[in-house]
Amino acid sequence: MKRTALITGATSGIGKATAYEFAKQGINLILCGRRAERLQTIKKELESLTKIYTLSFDVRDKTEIEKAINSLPNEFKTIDILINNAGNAHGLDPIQTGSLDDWDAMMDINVKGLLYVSKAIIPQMTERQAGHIINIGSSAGKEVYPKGNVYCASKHAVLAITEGMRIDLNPFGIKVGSVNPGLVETEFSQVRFKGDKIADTVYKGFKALQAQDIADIISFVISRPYHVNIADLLVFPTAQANSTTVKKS
Ligand code: NDP
Ligand code: 8X3
Repeated sequence: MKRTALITGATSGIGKATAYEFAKQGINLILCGRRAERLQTIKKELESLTKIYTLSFDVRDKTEIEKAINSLPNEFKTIDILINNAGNAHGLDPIQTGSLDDWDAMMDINVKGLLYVSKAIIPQMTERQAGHIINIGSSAGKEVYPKGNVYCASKHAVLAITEGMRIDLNPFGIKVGSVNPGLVETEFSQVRFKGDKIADTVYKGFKALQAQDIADIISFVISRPYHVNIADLLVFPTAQANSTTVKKS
């Protein structure tokens, strides 16, 4: 029986690489993100491998999410796997000078957006007593680094929510886990630094994780037998020991 996965943040980085990996396995895909034209391009590239449906919404907008999920055609209505991946850091500033808009963006997207999407999908999973939810957290959810304050808080929240979901959804046989990467070379730093060229230096001097590395791990997580739930996975590039220790050449 073919499974269907919904991936948020599928237009770039980890979410996009995961879409390609899942497509290779013939998993039906609901790909989400705000940039509709990117979703269309990815759809065209993958539709020879599997069935693809795209939903363009901002995870901050709970009404839009509800509408989008309700609009799914019958063949995509049953969601077996939810990858809560959409998110970003906005800014890297000490708490005393941080921007309220950046803080709102991170809490609204990384935390509340994840909750809104989950809320729209969990009822069908509890009804069927089946499903697998993977939340993309971060090493920043396990430690706090200088100027990371609110981004780290948002990812600590993702971990707490993941644990809460796992407890509450346990009676329904639903798997819940998190994948928590360290430095991954995606558009993440371009977003964090708002196009400033400092973004180009973040992954210089060492081999960062690539989006494909995380997609491979997510693929492994969803391929385990039913009785195996990978609950919490932390992955660094070899050059990185923790958020502040990176061996550079
Ligand atoms: P990218 O910037 O490459 O991708 C982010 C994705 O999130 C995009 O597809 C973007 O789509 C989507 N997104 C962002 N804001 C919204 C929004 N408001 N509504 C809907 N979708 C949104 O970064 P990554 O692939 O690196 O990030 C993916 C996840 O991995 C994030 O949760 C991030 O925190 C986490 N992570 C990243 C690490 C890294 O070093 N790169 C390390 C640890 C965790 P669009 O703009 O089209 O809406
Ligand atoms: C992304 C990794 O170290 O920039 O979550 O916070 S880091």
